[in-house]
Amino acid sequence: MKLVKYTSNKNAVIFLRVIYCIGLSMGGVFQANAQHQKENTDMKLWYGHPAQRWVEALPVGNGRLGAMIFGNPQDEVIQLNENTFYAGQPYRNDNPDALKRLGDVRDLVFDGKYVAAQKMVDDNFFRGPHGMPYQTIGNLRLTYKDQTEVENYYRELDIENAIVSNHFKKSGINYATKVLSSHPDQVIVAHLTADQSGAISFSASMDRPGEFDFRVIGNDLLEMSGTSTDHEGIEGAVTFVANVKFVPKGGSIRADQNKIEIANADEVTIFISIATNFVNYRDISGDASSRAISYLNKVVSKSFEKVYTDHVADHRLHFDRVKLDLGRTGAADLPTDVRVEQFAQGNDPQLVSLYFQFGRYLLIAASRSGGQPANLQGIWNDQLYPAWDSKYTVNINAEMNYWPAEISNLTELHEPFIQMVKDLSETGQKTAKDMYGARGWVLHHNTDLWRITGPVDFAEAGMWPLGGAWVSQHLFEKYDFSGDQTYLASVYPVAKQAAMFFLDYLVEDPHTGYLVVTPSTSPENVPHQFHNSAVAAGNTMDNQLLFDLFTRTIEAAKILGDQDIVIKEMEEKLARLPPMQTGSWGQLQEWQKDWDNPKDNHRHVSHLYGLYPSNQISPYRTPELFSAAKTSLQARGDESTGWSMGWKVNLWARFLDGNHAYKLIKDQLSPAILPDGKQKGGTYPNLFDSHPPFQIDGNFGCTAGIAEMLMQSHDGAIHILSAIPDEWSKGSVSGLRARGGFEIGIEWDDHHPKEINILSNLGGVCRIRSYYPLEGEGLKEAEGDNPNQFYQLPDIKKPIIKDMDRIQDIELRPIYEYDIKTEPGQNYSIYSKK
Ligand code: FUC
Repeated sequence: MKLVKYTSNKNAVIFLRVIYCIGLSMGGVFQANAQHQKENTDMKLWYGHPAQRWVEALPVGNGRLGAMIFGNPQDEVIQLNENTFYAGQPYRNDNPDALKRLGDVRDLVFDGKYVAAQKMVDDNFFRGPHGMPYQTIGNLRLTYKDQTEVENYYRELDIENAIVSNHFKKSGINYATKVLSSHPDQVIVAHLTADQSGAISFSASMDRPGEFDFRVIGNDLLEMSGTSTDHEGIEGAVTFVANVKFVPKGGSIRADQNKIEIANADEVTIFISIATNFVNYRDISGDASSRAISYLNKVVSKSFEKVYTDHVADHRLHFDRVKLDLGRTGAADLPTDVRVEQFAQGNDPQLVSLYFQFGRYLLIAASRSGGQPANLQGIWNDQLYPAWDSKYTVNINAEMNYWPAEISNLTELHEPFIQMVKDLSETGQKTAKDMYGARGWVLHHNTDLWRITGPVDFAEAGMWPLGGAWVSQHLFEKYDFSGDQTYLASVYPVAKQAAMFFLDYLVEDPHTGYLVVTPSTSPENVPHQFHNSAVAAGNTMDNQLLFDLFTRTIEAAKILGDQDIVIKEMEEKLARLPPMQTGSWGQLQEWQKDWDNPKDNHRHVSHLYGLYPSNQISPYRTPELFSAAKTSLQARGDESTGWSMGWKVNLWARFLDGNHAYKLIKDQLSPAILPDGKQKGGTYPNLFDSHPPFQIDGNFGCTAGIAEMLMQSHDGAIHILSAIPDEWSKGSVSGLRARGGFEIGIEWDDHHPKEINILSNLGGVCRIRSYYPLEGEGLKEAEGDNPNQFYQLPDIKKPIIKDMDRIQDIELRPIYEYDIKTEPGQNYSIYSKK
């Protein structure tokens, strides 16, 4: 496509002087006097001091192998992960006792005995185990011989080239280190250089928090190996082998029992290869050792330069697809940690572009085809028992990780998540049958490497059998952006089986006559004003999820010519789902009953799923629901856990309120670590999102939200500059993907679109919505509904508006809509009307 013009970074060279002191714990008092010269830091996270804690270290990843680099010039730490290293081994966690009690639980719910119903679920539906933790591999430690203080310290993560580097001066010698995780070569590689020959001397060893074996092989190879831990009665059986090979130039290398010593080398290349015995969720018969060695043998004769070139080419193939410029101020010249500290009070639009691109960087580094989807921490974790096991929570978090995948032009990185859905459709069949006597497959609110589908934790969180309904939306979303019918046919049976579970699980509510999901919960929220139970019937999010799942499956059946009688059953049951309702204070009801508390600031906003990521609520089609949803979100407030704020950025973008969306970005980009050491939702110095603790979902949620502020394509048209805040008066973006196979570039000035570029991959009518009049060849004012099949609007049930007087007025800006007929492979440019 034709690229929009890009404002150049005129501020190419800057000088900084930063003095830092860090404690004795890191090998002597370290003083960095960083006076250095850097070029083009706009796509870099950079710092004038080494990382003192893990959330200051910088991440690299190749989808499978992750590393966090501290950049310590005396005692370097490279913390390592491999994304199939989980506790336990293949297992299940269904409790067939549920089936005997299901009818009783439903009776209790319909009798209004919610607490008793929840207790019965707690006593009969759970069995444990509750998921296996994702575990760290451990650390590679480099202890430098010269332990003296350093000057001119600088370290960075260059997200454009996916490499962490640092440089500093020690005893008059300039040293530099680079670390990357290569997807083409399947290894992590570090490269150490100095500006004087024979200057590099260090010893290298490895360790980890769990048990391990360690040996030195020959004089240049370290090997650490071990087995994942037992957990909740499941014996740990994932084995790993980590091999580290040292290739020095010049100097000497020698080994002793527990370390390798390199003396007086000119440069050193370190190849880190890690593998496990994991084959798939049913099979751990792989040979970790031969895998690790075979990756190593393939790469070890390659020069660092060649590894780097291949790595950069692979990374940029993904990264370069989207460019974003929101303007630049002097704040962009400050170190990244300082920028985070000052962001909310200052004016630093470039940090938003950096944060957006960092989200894309993280997805490229954490999710590659053929591998595991990004978990709660992506692939980065330094513990054996991380928070929530760092597994997959599917009542929001795991889906949020993939919200940027399509819109930010990284569709192939969506694949591991799609594959996980396919896996779950296999494991979830037994759970559906044994626990609920139902067809199809079911998933509750959590899963892990082993694709468990039974309920996890306890009823308040775990009695939510809608996991399959939510994860299956991604099957369709990927199709919406590509229009690839072969792909659709490959995932359709998975979605159909997900829907079939609910055909059997839905029951008639004796009070309302609707078909309701019972028992269920509105994720993790409890209507405490009424009772202390989360278990209820016909919760709003459940109805919205089933509306989407049934509607999309029925549509796909038509596209693919599936005549199965079960589709008819789906149509009938779809018509009997409860509609959305507004409640006594003009809010969108979270539950079938009007239980919402205007003082509730719970982090989950599940009933707003209908607004984002779904498209059931629209300012133009369902203004009352749109208003009610806004009332609900206003009551929930802004500040919350990291991911909750990330969701709210998307929601305020869908409310077409750029200023409020930007306010949420400010909340999210505020320091997670408070002066007293306590932590809150926000951003760590390394731009990792904080729940707290670190959860990567917030990074991805906010990344998607920034894209939604620039362009939306869910509501019958491509809405350009949909929610631009006052601060972003001028800018440009290119390479965003819209539904129906369009790729969009926009350049704007004084909030007006100047030029819009459209690349059409599939052809068809492209309908553009804008707050300003447009002109261009072939552009006509839009009439009637958009005929493009990817822009068909959901025909939701008429909502129940309890009290129209309570519905707050909404103000919408006037819009202009145009159609342009497109041909596959062609570019189109349109402009602001003169
Ligand atoms: C859900 C959320 C928590 C946390 C956990 C991983 O249970 O309610 O806030 O993010 O997932």
